[in-house]
Amino acid sequence: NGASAVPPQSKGSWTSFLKSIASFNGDLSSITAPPFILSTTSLVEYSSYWAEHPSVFVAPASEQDPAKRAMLVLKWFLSTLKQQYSSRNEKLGSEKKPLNPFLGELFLGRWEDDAGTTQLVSEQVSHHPPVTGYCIWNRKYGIRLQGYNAQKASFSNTINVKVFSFRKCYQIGHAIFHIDAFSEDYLITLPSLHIEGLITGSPYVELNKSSYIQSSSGYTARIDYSGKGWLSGKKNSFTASLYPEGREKEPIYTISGQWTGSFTICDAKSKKVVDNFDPNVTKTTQLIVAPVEQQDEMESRRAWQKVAQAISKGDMDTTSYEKSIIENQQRDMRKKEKDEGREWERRFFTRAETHPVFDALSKTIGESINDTSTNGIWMFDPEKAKNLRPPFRQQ
Ligand code: CLR
Repeated sequence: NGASAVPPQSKGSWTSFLKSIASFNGDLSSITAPPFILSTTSLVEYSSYWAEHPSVFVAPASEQDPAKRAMLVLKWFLSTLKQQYSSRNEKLGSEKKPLNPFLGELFLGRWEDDAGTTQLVSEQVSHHPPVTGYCIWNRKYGIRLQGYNAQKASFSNTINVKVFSFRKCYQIGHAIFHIDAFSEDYLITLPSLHIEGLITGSPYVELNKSSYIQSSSGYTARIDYSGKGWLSGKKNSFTASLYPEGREKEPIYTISGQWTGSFTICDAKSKKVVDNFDPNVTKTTQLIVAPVEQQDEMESRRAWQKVAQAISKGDMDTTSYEKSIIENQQRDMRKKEKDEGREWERRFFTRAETHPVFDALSKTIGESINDTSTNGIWMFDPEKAKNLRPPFRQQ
Protein backbone atom coordinates (compact mmCIF):
# COMPACT_ATOMS: atom_id res chain seq x y z
CA ASN A 1 0.00 0.00 0.00
CA GLY A 2 2.90 2.40 0.60
CA ALA A 3 3.23 5.31 3.01
CA SER A 4 0.42 7.81 2.94
CA ALA A 5 1.14 11.40 1.94
CA VAL A 6 -2.17 12.54 3.41
CA PRO A 7 -1.61 14.84 6.40
CA PRO A 8 -3.06 13.23 9.58
CA GLN A 9 -5.70 15.96 10.00
CA SER A 10 -6.88 15.39 6.41
CA LYS A 11 -7.29 11.60 6.52
CA GLY A 12 -11.06 11.83 6.87
CA SER A 13 -11.57 14.37 4.13
CA TRP A 14 -9.30 12.42 1.77
CA THR A 15 -11.32 9.26 2.29
CA SER A 16 -14.57 11.06 1.59
CA PHE A 17 -12.98 12.71 -1.42
CA LEU A 18 -12.03 9.28 -2.80
CA LYS A 19 -15.55 8.05 -2.18
CA SER A 20 -17.05 11.08 -3.91
CA ILE A 21 -14.98 10.61 -7.04
CA ALA A 22 -15.65 6.88 -7.17
CA SER A 23 -19.17 7.58 -8.31
CA PHE A 24 -18.37 10.81 -10.09
CA ASN A 25 -18.90 11.39 -13.77
CA GLY A 26 -18.26 14.52 -15.72
CA ASP A 27 -16.27 17.65 -15.51
CA LEU A 28 -13.09 17.43 -13.42
CA SER A 29 -13.27 21.07 -12.38
CA SER A 30 -16.44 20.44 -10.38
CA ILE A 31 -14.89 18.03 -7.88
CA THR A 32 -14.22 19.38 -4.41
CA ALA A 33 -10.85 18.30 -3.10
CA PRO A 34 -9.32 18.64 0.38
CA PRO A 35 -7.12 21.71 0.95
CA PHE A 36 -3.77 19.92 0.96
CA ILE A 37 -4.24 18.84 -2.66
CA LEU A 38 -5.19 22.30 -3.99
CA SER A 39 -2.78 24.08 -6.29
CA THR A 40 -2.37 27.85 -6.42
CA THR A 41 -1.92 27.70 -10.19
CA SER A 42 -4.75 28.02 -12.67
CA LEU A 43 -5.14 25.51 -15.49
CA VAL A 44 -4.86 28.39 -17.97
CA GLU A 45 -1.11 28.48 -17.15
CA TYR A 46 -0.58 24.90 -18.32
CA SER A 47 -0.36 26.01 -21.96
CA SER A 48 3.13 27.28 -21.25
CA TYR A 49 4.43 23.70 -20.93
CA TRP A 50 4.47 23.54 -24.72
CA ALA A 51 7.48 25.78 -25.11
CA GLU A 52 9.73 25.65 -22.07
CA HIS A 53 12.58 24.65 -24.38
CA PRO A 54 12.24 27.41 -26.99
CA SER A 55 15.23 26.26 -29.05
CA VAL A 56 13.76 22.75 -29.41
CA PHE A 57 10.45 24.37 -30.36
CA VAL A 58 11.97 26.45 -33.19
CA ALA A 59 14.51 23.86 -34.42
CA PRO A 60 12.32 22.40 -37.21
CA ALA A 61 12.33 25.80 -38.99
CA SER A 62 16.03 25.45 -39.84
CA GLU A 63 15.88 21.91 -41.24
CA GLN A 64 15.69 21.58 -45.05
CA ASP A 65 14.94 17.86 -45.23
CA PRO A 66 11.18 17.24 -44.81
CA ALA A 67 11.56 13.87 -43.04
CA LYS A 68 14.14 15.24 -40.60
CA ARG A 69 11.93 18.26 -40.06
CA ALA A 70 9.00 16.01 -39.16
CA MET A 71 11.34 14.13 -36.81
CA LEU A 72 12.31 17.40 -35.11
CA VAL A 73 8.65 18.28 -34.60
CA LEU A 74 8.15 14.86 -32.99
CA LYS A 75 11.26 15.37 -30.85
CA TRP A 76 9.94 18.74 -29.68
CA PHE A 77 6.54 17.20 -28.83
CA LEU A 78 8.19 14.45 -26.80
CA SER A 79 10.43 16.99 -25.08
CA THR A 80 7.37 18.77 -23.67
CA LEU A 81 5.84 15.70 -21.99
CA LYS A 82 7.86 15.83 -18.82
CA GLN A 83 6.96 19.49 -18.31
CA GLN A 84 3.31 18.85 -19.18
CA TYR A 85 2.70 15.81 -17.04
CA SER A 86 5.37 15.49 -14.39
CA SER A 87 6.80 18.89 -13.49
CA ARG A 88 4.19 19.45 -10.79
CA ASN A 89 5.14 16.25 -8.97
CA GLU A 90 8.70 17.46 -8.92
CA LYS A 91 7.87 20.93 -7.72
CA LEU A 92 4.97 20.24 -5.37
CA GLY A 93 5.56 16.62 -4.41
CA SER A 94 2.43 15.42 -6.18
CA GLU A 95 -0.16 16.30 -8.77
CA LYS A 96 -2.55 18.92 -7.41
CA LYS A 97 -5.93 20.21 -8.38
CA PRO A 98 -5.43 23.35 -10.45
CA LEU A 99 -7.61 26.42 -10.04
CA ASN A 100 -10.54 26.23 -12.42
CA PRO A 101 -10.16 29.16 -14.84
CA PHE A 102 -13.05 31.59 -15.30
CA LEU A 103 -14.30 32.60 -18.73
CA GLY A 104 -11.93 35.11 -20.30
CA GLU A 105 -9.08 34.38 -17.90
CA LEU A 106 -5.74 35.16 -19.52
CA PHE A 107 -2.19 34.02 -19.10
CA LEU A 108 0.34 36.02 -21.11
CA GLY A 109 4.08 35.76 -21.18
CA ARG A 110 7.22 35.40 -23.22
CA TRP A 111 10.50 33.54 -23.25
CA GLU A 112 13.75 35.32 -24.11
CA ASP A 113 16.78 33.18 -24.95
CA ASP A 114 18.98 31.90 -27.82
CA ALA A 115 15.81 31.36 -29.85
CA GLY A 116 14.93 35.06 -29.56
CA THR A 117 11.47 35.97 -28.33
CA THR A 118 8.81 33.30 -28.07
CA GLN A 119 5.38 34.57 -27.05
CA LEU A 120 2.49 32.95 -25.26
CA VAL A 121 -1.19 33.77 -25.16
CA SER A 122 -3.50 31.47 -23.23
CA GLU A 123 -7.16 32.23 -22.73
CA GLN A 124 -10.06 30.42 -21.12
CA VAL A 125 -12.50 30.39 -24.03
CA SER A 126 -15.22 28.43 -22.25
CA HIS A 127 -16.21 27.82 -18.65
CA HIS A 128 -18.97 25.19 -19.15
CA PRO A 129 -17.28 22.96 -20.22
CA PRO A 130 -13.83 24.30 -19.32
CA VAL A 131 -11.80 24.91 -22.49
CA THR A 132 -8.44 26.63 -22.80
CA GLY A 133 -7.19 28.12 -26.06
CA TYR A 134 -3.56 29.01 -26.65
CA CYS A 135 -1.14 30.32 -29.23
CA ILE A 136 2.64 30.27 -28.94
CA TRP A 137 4.76 31.85 -31.61
CA ASN A 138 8.28 32.85 -32.50
CA ARG A 139 8.43 35.49 -35.25
CA LYS A 140 12.14 35.15 -35.91
CA TYR A 141 11.80 31.47 -36.82
CA GLY A 142 8.28 31.67 -38.21
CA ILE A 143 6.93 28.99 -35.88
CA ARG A 144 3.43 29.00 -34.42
CA LEU A 145 1.59 26.51 -32.26
CA GLN A 146 -2.09 26.94 -31.70
CA GLY A 147 -4.70 24.78 -30.10
CA TYR A 148 -7.39 24.38 -27.52
CA ASN A 149 -8.33 21.64 -25.16
CA ALA A 150 -10.80 20.27 -22.68
CA GLN A 151 -10.71 17.20 -20.48
CA LYS A 152 -13.31 14.55 -19.91
CA ALA A 153 -13.11 12.18 -17.03
CA SER A 154 -14.66 8.80 -17.20
CA PHE A 155 -15.29 6.88 -14.03
CA SER A 156 -16.35 3.44 -13.22
CA ASN A 157 -19.10 3.13 -10.63
CA THR A 158 -17.67 0.10 -8.94
CA ILE A 159 -16.23 0.99 -5.59
CA ASN A 160 -13.17 -1.14 -5.75
CA VAL A 161 -9.80 -0.32 -4.30
CA LYS A 162 -8.10 -0.86 -7.66
CA VAL A 163 -10.45 1.54 -9.38
CA PHE A 164 -9.17 4.47 -7.33
CA SER A 165 -5.85 4.28 -9.06
CA PHE A 166 -7.36 4.22 -12.51
CA ARG A 167 -9.22 7.47 -13.06
CA LYS A 168 -9.34 7.85 -16.79
CA CYS A 169 -9.08 11.27 -18.34
CA TYR A 170 -9.46 11.96 -22.01
CA GLN A 171 -8.14 15.08 -23.53
CA ILE A 172 -10.31 16.61 -26.17
CA GLY A 173 -8.81 19.04 -28.60
CA HIS A 174 -5.64 19.20 -30.60
CA ALA A 175 -2.74 21.47 -31.43
CA ILE A 176 -1.42 22.67 -34.76
CA PHE A 177 2.25 23.36 -35.24
CA HIS A 178 2.94 25.61 -38.21
CA ILE A 179 6.21 26.40 -39.98
CA ASP A 180 6.03 29.52 -42.18
CA ALA A 181 9.14 28.81 -44.27
CA PHE A 182 7.73 25.56 -45.63
CA SER A 183 4.02 26.39 -45.25
CA GLU A 184 3.76 23.18 -43.28
CA ASP A 185 1.19 22.18 -40.68
CA TYR A 186 1.39 19.39 -38.14
CA LEU A 187 -1.78 18.19 -36.45
CA ILE A 188 -1.02 16.98 -32.94
CA THR A 189 -3.42 14.82 -30.96
CA LEU A 190 -3.23 14.55 -27.19
CA PRO A 191 -2.65 11.44 -25.08
CA SER A 192 -5.22 10.24 -22.61
CA LEU A 193 -4.14 9.89 -19.03
CA HIS A 194 -4.71 8.17 -15.70
CA ILE A 195 -4.36 9.66 -12.28
CA GLU A 196 -2.40 7.16 -10.22
CA GLY A 197 -1.43 7.23 -6.55
CA LEU A 198 -4.76 8.50 -5.29
CA ILE A 199 -5.04 6.10 -2.37
CA THR A 200 -1.81 7.23 -0.79
CA GLY A 201 -2.68 10.88 -1.36
CA SER A 202 0.13 11.47 -3.83
CA PRO A 203 -1.55 11.56 -7.22
CA TYR A 204 0.53 11.61 -10.38
CA VAL A 205 -0.18 11.37 -14.09
CA GLU A 206 0.44 8.37 -16.28
CA LEU A 207 -0.10 8.49 -20.01
CA ASN A 208 -1.70 5.68 -21.92
CA LYS A 209 -2.80 4.60 -25.38
CA SER A 210 -1.42 6.49 -28.37
CA SER A 211 -1.24 9.94 -29.83
CA TYR A 212 -0.35 11.12 -33.32
CA ILE A 213 1.27 13.89 -35.26
CA GLN A 214 0.18 14.18 -38.89
CA SER A 215 2.04 16.55 -41.18
CA SER A 216 0.84 18.25 -44.34
CA SER A 217 4.10 17.09 -45.93
CA GLY A 218 2.93 13.47 -45.76
CA TYR A 219 4.47 12.04 -42.60
CA THR A 220 2.77 10.44 -39.66
CA ALA A 221 4.20 10.01 -36.19
CA ARG A 222 2.65 7.60 -33.76
CA ILE A 223 3.52 7.56 -30.08
CA ASP A 224 2.58 4.59 -27.88
CA TYR A 225 2.59 5.16 -24.14
CA SER A 226 3.02 2.39 -21.65
CA GLY A 227 2.85 3.67 -18.11
CA LYS A 228 3.78 0.34 -16.64
CA GLY A 229 6.76 0.01 -18.89
CA TRP A 230 5.90 -3.39 -20.29
CA LEU A 231 8.78 -3.06 -22.74
CA SER A 232 11.61 -1.74 -20.63
CA GLY A 233 10.19 -2.27 -17.15
CA LYS A 234 10.61 1.45 -16.54
CA LYS A 235 7.72 3.77 -15.83
CA ASN A 236 6.61 6.49 -18.25
CA SER A 237 7.98 4.54 -21.18
CA PHE A 238 7.00 5.11 -24.75
CA THR A 239 7.93 4.09 -28.26
CA ALA A 240 7.36 6.26 -31.29
CA SER A 241 7.85 5.96 -34.99
CA LEU A 242 7.79 8.35 -37.90
CA TYR A 243 6.67 6.93 -41.22
CA PRO A 244 5.41 8.10 -44.60
CA GLU A 245 1.64 8.48 -44.37
CA GLY A 246 -0.11 5.13 -44.78
CA ARG A 247 3.11 3.10 -44.57
CA GLU A 248 3.40 2.31 -40.90
CA LYS A 249 5.45 -0.80 -41.67
CA GLU A 250 8.19 1.32 -43.26
CA PRO A 251 9.34 3.66 -40.49
CA ILE A 252 12.05 6.23 -41.12
CA TYR A 253 12.82 6.98 -37.49
CA THR A 254 12.06 5.06 -34.32
CA ILE A 255 12.26 6.54 -30.86
CA SER A 256 12.16 4.88 -27.48
CA GLY A 257 12.77 5.83 -23.91
CA GLN A 258 10.98 7.53 -21.08
CA TRP A 259 9.20 10.83 -21.28
CA THR A 260 10.41 11.68 -17.80
CA GLY A 261 13.90 10.42 -18.56
CA SER A 262 15.94 10.27 -21.72
CA PHE A 263 14.99 8.98 -25.13
CA THR A 264 16.95 8.21 -28.26
CA ILE A 265 16.05 8.74 -31.88
CA CYS A 266 17.29 6.07 -34.30
CA ASP A 267 17.41 5.80 -38.04
CA ALA A 268 15.00 2.90 -38.60
CA LYS A 269 17.10 1.28 -41.35
CA SER A 270 20.65 1.59 -40.05
CA LYS A 271 19.52 1.45 -36.38
CA LYS A 272 22.06 4.19 -35.72
CA VAL A 273 21.30 6.76 -33.04
CA VAL A 274 20.80 10.09 -34.79
CA ASP A 275 19.65 12.27 -31.90
CA ASN A 276 18.58 12.14 -28.29
CA PHE A 277 16.97 14.21 -25.59
CA ASP A 278 17.12 14.21 -21.84
CA PRO A 279 14.69 16.55 -20.07
CA ASN A 280 16.79 16.27 -16.92
CA VAL A 281 19.83 17.71 -18.66
CA THR A 282 18.23 20.20 -21.05
CA LYS A 283 17.46 23.35 -19.08
CA THR A 284 14.10 25.02 -19.40
CA THR A 285 13.82 28.75 -20.06
CA GLN A 286 11.84 30.67 -17.47
CA LEU A 287 8.68 32.30 -18.80
CA ILE A 288 8.58 36.06 -18.26
CA VAL A 289 5.24 37.20 -16.87
CA ALA A 290 4.42 40.85 -16.06
CA PRO A 291 4.45 41.78 -12.37
CA VAL A 292 0.99 41.28 -10.89
CA GLU A 293 0.48 45.06 -10.35
CA GLN A 294 0.95 45.66 -14.08
CA GLN A 295 -1.33 42.87 -15.20
CA ASP A 296 -4.76 43.23 -16.69
CA GLU A 297 -7.68 42.40 -14.38
CA MET A 298 -8.39 39.30 -16.42
CA GLU A 299 -4.85 37.96 -16.09
CA SER A 300 -4.69 34.80 -14.09
CA ARG A 301 -2.14 35.60 -11.39
CA ARG A 302 -3.71 38.98 -10.68
CA ALA A 303 -7.25 37.66 -10.59
CA TRP A 304 -6.40 34.70 -8.36
CA GLN A 305 -3.82 36.49 -6.19
CA LYS A 306 -5.90 36.57 -3.01
CA VAL A 307 -7.19 33.02 -3.45
CA ALA A 308 -3.65 31.77 -4.03
CA GLN A 309 -2.35 33.55 -0.94
CA ALA A 310 -5.12 32.04 1.18
CA ILE A 311 -4.46 28.53 -0.18
CA SER A 312 -0.75 28.89 0.58
CA LYS A 313 -1.57 29.83 4.17
CA GLY A 314 -3.99 26.92 4.42
CA ASP A 315 -6.74 29.41 5.26
CA MET A 316 -9.82 27.74 3.80
CA ASP A 317 -12.32 30.34 4.99
CA THR A 318 -10.53 33.12 3.12
CA THR A 319 -10.02 30.78 0.15
CA SER A 320 -13.73 30.17 -0.26
CA TYR A 321 -14.58 33.79 0.49
CA GLU A 322 -12.19 35.06 -2.19
CA LYS A 323 -13.28 32.37 -4.63
CA SER A 324 -16.91 33.33 -4.20
CA ILE A 325 -16.09 36.96 -5.05
CA ILE A 326 -14.76 35.78 -8.43
CA GLU A 327 -17.70 33.42 -8.93
CA ASN A 328 -20.26 36.10 -8.16
CA GLN A 329 -18.58 38.57 -10.48
CA GLN A 330 -18.65 35.97 -13.22
CA ARG A 331 -22.31 35.17 -12.56
CA ASP A 332 -23.22 38.85 -12.78
CA MET A 333 -21.34 39.22 -16.05
CA ARG A 334 -23.08 36.19 -17.57
CA LYS A 335 -26.44 37.54 -16.46
CA LYS A 336 -25.76 40.94 -17.98
CA GLU A 337 -24.69 39.34 -21.27
CA LYS A 338 -27.80 37.20 -21.31
CA ASP A 339 -30.03 40.20 -20.68
CA GLU A 340 -28.34 42.09 -23.47
CA GLY A 341 -28.52 39.11 -25.80
CA ARG A 342 -24.80 38.84 -26.39
CA GLU A 343 -21.95 36.53 -25.59
CA TRP A 344 -18.68 37.26 -23.81
CA GLU A 345 -16.20 38.49 -26.42
CA ARG A 346 -13.02 36.39 -26.25
CA ARG A 347 -9.93 38.58 -26.15
CA PHE A 348 -7.78 36.57 -28.55
CA PHE A 349 -9.92 33.79 -29.99
CA THR A 350 -12.87 33.51 -32.33
CA ARG A 351 -15.31 30.65 -32.69
CA ALA A 352 -15.16 29.10 -36.15
CA GLU A 353 -17.58 26.97 -38.13
CA THR A 354 -14.95 24.70 -39.58
CA HIS A 355 -11.26 24.01 -39.17
CA PRO A 356 -9.71 23.59 -42.64
CA VAL A 357 -6.27 22.47 -41.43
CA PHE A 358 -7.76 19.95 -39.04
CA ASP A 359 -10.10 18.64 -41.72
CA ALA A 360 -7.25 18.23 -44.19
CA LEU A 361 -5.00 16.30 -41.81
CA SER A 362 -7.29 14.41 -39.46
CA LYS A 363 -8.52 11.62 -41.73
CA THR A 364 -5.34 9.54 -41.88
CA ILE A 365 -5.11 9.40 -38.10
CA GLY A 366 -8.81 8.82 -37.56
CA GLU A 367 -9.48 11.96 -35.57
CA SER A 368 -12.66 13.94 -35.64
CA ILE A 369 -13.59 17.29 -34.19
CA ASN A 370 -15.80 17.17 -31.13
CA ASP A 371 -17.06 20.72 -31.06
CA THR A 372 -19.82 20.13 -28.54
CA SER A 373 -17.27 19.04 -25.93
CA THR A 374 -15.26 22.19 -26.50
CA ASN A 375 -18.17 24.61 -26.92
CA GLY A 376 -17.03 25.29 -30.48
CA ILE A 377 -13.94 25.32 -32.66
CA TRP A 378 -11.53 27.96 -31.41
CA MET A 379 -9.14 29.91 -33.63
CA PHE A 380 -6.51 32.35 -32.54
CA ASP A 381 -7.26 35.71 -34.11
CA PRO A 382 -4.14 37.74 -35.03
CA GLU A 383 -6.27 40.88 -35.37
CA LYS A 384 -7.34 40.53 -31.77
CA ALA A 385 -3.73 39.89 -30.73
CA LYS A 386 -3.13 43.57 -31.28
CA ASN A 387 -4.80 43.91 -27.88
CA LEU A 388 -1.65 42.64 -26.25
CA ARG A 389 -0.05 45.04 -23.84
CA PRO A 390 2.94 46.84 -25.39
CA PRO A 391 5.96 44.76 -24.32
CA PHE A 392 4.15 41.62 -25.47
CA ARG A 393 2.73 42.95 -28.70
CA GLN A 394 3.72 41.09 -31.83
CA GLN A 395 6.77 42.96 -33.13
C1 CLR B 1 -4.16 20.16 -19.08
C2 CLR B 1 -3.53 20.49 -20.43
C3 CLR B 1 -2.02 20.34 -20.37
C4 CLR B 1 -1.64 18.96 -19.92
C5 CLR B 1 -2.33 18.57 -18.64
C6 CLR B 1 -1.61 18.03 -17.64
C7 CLR B 1 -2.17 17.51 -16.39
C8 CLR B 1 -3.68 17.44 -16.33
C9 CLR B 1 -4.26 18.68 -17.04
C10 CLR B 1 -3.81 18.75 -18.54
C11 CLR B 1 -5.79 18.74 -16.86
C12 CLR B 1 -6.22 18.67 -15.39
C13 CLR B 1 -5.68 17.42 -14.69
C14 CLR B 1 -4.15 17.46 -14.85
C15 CLR B 1 -3.68 16.37 -13.94
C16 CLR B 1 -4.64 16.42 -12.75
C17 CLR B 1 -5.77 17.40 -13.13
C18 CLR B 1 -6.32 16.17 -15.29
C19 CLR B 1 -4.50 17.68 -19.38
C20 CLR B 1 -7.11 17.05 -12.46
C21 CLR B 1 -8.22 18.04 -12.74
C22 CLR B 1 -6.92 17.03 -10.94
C23 CLR B 1 -7.75 16.03 -10.25
C24 CLR B 1 -7.69 16.22 -8.75
C25 CLR B 1 -6.89 15.27 -7.93
C26 CLR B 1 -5.67 14.66 -8.44
C27 CLR B 1 -6.85 15.60 -6.52
O1 CLR B 1 -1.46 20.65 -21.63
